[in-house]
Amino acid sequence: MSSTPVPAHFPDILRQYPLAGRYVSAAPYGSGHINDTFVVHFDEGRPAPKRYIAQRINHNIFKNVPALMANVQRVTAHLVARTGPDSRALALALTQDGRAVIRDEFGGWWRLYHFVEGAHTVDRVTNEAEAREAAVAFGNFQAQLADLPGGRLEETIPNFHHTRSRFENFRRAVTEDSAGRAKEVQSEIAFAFSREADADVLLALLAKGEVSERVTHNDTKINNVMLDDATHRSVAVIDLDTVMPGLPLYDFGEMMRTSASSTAEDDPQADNMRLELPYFRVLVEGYLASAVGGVLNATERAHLGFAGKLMTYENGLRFLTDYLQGDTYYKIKHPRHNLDRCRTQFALVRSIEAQQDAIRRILEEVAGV
Ligand code: ADP
Ligand code: GN1
Ligand code: MG
Repeated sequence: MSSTPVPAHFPDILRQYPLAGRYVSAAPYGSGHINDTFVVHFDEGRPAPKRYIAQRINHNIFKNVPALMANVQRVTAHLVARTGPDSRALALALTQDGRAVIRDEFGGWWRLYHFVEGAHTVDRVTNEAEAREAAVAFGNFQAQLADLPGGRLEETIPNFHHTRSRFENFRRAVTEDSAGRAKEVQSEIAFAFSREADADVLLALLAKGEVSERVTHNDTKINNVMLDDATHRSVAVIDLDTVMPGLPLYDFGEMMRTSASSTAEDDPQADNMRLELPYFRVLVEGYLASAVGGVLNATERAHLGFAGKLMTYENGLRFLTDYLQGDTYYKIKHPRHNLDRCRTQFALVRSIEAQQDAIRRILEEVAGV
C-alpha cells in the first residue's frame, strides 16, 4: 500500500467534531508505515491556520480499534496531567458526543489529534543532540507512565516484540512462499536462520525474572518524537498505538536501530548501513540520564547494545516476512521496498556484531557494566 489520498467523504468525518472556523484543506502527511495520516487546515480568522492531524487507523494491523483507543485515551490523559498546564503532549480531539474514535460508512476508523505546533519530526538523526533528546524523551515517557492507573494496558498487537514468535512467522512465510519470492532471497533467508538463537535471549531473561516488564512505547523510531523548531528539545512523544506492556530494552533497541544508524532504513544500497558508535554513546547517556535511568538494573544496562541488535534483527525478519507474503503489512513505494529495508537491517546487525568490543567498552564507561 502506498500513501493514500484524502477520501471524498473526509468532510463528513470532520462534521462530527465541534471544530471552530472554516474547513480549508487536508493533505496526506508524514512518513509512517502504518496509518493513513492527514494534516487538516481550518481558518479561524487568524493569520496562521488551526491545524489537526486526522488518522485512519490501520485495522488490518490493529484488530481491536476500540481497545486500542481506550489505551490511547488513558495514556494521553495521563501524560497531559503529568506534564502540567503548558503541556504540548499529544492530545485527542473528541466528537460532538464525546467519542475518541469514529467509524465511517466504509468501515474505516478515524481519530483526530490536535497538531503539535512549533515542532517537527525527523526521519534521520543529523546530530548528536537530536539523538540525546530522543533518548531522554522516550526514557522520561516511560517513567511518566510507570504509575498509569487503571490496570494493565491492552496488548494492541499481541506478541509485538516476542522475537521468537516473529521468527516462527518468518519460518512459516518461507515454507508457504505465498508470493513465490523465496528463491530470489535465499541469502537473506540464510542470514535470518543463522541468527535464530538471538530471538530467545531477552525472553529467557524475562522468564528468569532478570529483566522486568513495564509500560513501554515499543515503537521508538526517531520520527515518533516531536522536536521544538527553535530549541530542538523534545516536546511530545507521538504514535501511541503500541504503548503497552514491554521491556525497556525494546525501547532502547528501537532507538538504537533508527538513531544510531548511518543511513535510511530503506536505502537501496545496504552497504551504506552501519552502526554509528558516537550516536550509540549519546543514546546510552541520554537514556540513563532520563527518569528511567535509575530503574534499569545491571542486566538491563549490560544488554543495551544487544537490544539494538535484536530489534534490528526483528525488524529485518518482519520486512523479509512481509516481502515473502507479498507486501500485506507495511506501506511500500515500490515492489522491492521491503527487501531493501530487510537488507539494511541485516547489514546493521552485522555491523553491530563487528563492533561488539567497542560497544562493550562504551557500556563499561557510560553504564558501569
Ligand atoms: P504511523 O503509525 O503511520 O507512523 P504516526 O502517528 O507516527 O503514524 O504519524 C505519522 C507522522 O505524522 C509522524 O511521524 C509526525 O510527523 C506526524 N504527526 C503525527 N501526529 C502529529 C501531531 N499530533 N502533530 C504534528 N505532527 C504529527
Ligand atoms: C512501523 O508506524 P511506524 O512507521 O512508526 C511499525 C514498527 C516498525 C517500523 C519500521 C505498528 O512503525 O513496529 O519498527 O514501522 N509499527 C507497527 O520502520 O508495526
Ligand atoms: Mg510513526
